[in-house]
Amino acid sequence: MAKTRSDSPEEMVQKLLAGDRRAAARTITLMENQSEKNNQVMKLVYPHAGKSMVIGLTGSGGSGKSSLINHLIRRYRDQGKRVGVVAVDPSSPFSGGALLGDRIRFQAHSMDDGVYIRSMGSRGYLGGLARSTSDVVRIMEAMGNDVVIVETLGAGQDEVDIIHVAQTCVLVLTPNMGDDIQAMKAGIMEIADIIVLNKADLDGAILCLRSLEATIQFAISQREDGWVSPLISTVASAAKTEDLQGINELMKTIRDHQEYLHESRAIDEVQAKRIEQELGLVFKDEVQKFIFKGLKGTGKKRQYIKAIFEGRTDPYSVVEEVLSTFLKVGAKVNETSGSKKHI
Ligand SMILES: Nc1nc2c(ncn2[C@@H]2O[C@H](COP(=O)(O)OP(=O)(O)O)[C@@H](O)[C@H]2O)c(=O)[nH]1
Ligand SMILES: [Mg+2]
Repeated sequence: MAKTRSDSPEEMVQKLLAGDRRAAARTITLMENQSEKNNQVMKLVYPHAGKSMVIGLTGSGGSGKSSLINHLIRRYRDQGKRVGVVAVDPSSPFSGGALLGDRIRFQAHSMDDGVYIRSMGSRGYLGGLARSTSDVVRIMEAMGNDVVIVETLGAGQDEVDIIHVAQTCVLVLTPNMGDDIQAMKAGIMEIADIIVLNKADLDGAILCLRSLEATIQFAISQREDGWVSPLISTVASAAKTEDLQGINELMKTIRDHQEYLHESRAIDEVQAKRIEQELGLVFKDEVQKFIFKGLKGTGKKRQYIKAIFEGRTDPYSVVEEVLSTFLKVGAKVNETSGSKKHI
């Protein structure tokens, strides 16, 4: 069988902008495979991104994020909106990692052209998961999705970084998990625009709501923007549809927060923060790539490792030394060649 010619970055992005889902899938895979073409593709994607509403849902595994997202997708589809979902969780039913029953609930969306779901799995990404997720969200924006929903586990720094791509951050907690304390530690409480107590059907939900109210008061007082994060209780999964709770309220609260962002112009700052983070992630990644490329074939990397191993130096001193050398050389290169896109 003849091997088909692989598309150029221009061709791929053109197809993706026209809504070609296979082109989108290929583009994202390219990124996951740490291809050299990645930056070229992202440069072409970027001018078309940034027009979507980006919502983040974060919380522990099993708190009900995917179940809530499932309802949100349906509601937004009913409004005729195109929806993209990025699930940064290998156990997500979106990635087929969950129980069969859960997987079936999500399958309806896979037949719908207006829904594009991508899970980020657990493989190692060059530049880290935060950068890859940020790039995938940009791709989903460029595809013309009105809403992009990001699901992440609310655990470590990587997740806090990821949630910064969202304009509206929803923290999902459950009764009897001690989540409130964990969330406070991770600093997620302060950045949560909406706090959801899911599984409100479980015992202890009312008690948990009370104790959460106090915690939220404190978190709100730490915020500078004046938004008072509402607390909503929900039931995202129940045997009977009429036992579901709080989904409409969650939809309305997301809309309220979006309206607040746009009316107060706080949206500009949210977008600027996202760009600042994006810039940081790309810098970190590219500087490392640049340095390692420069060291390649010189045998220096091995020497450094050996020296650190033998206790003659440490990673901090090595990085300092290498950076100062490279930045001097890099500055000279820039003086002569200049950049293609002037600011
Ligand atoms: N009792 C109860 N179970 C729920 C609720 N929401 C989700 N679940 C169940 O909790 C489990 C984990 O839900 P999932 O949405 O996959 O959580 P995620 O890991 O945060 O995405 C699933 O078995 C759901 O059916 C709820 O409101 N009440
Ligand atoms: Mg999930």
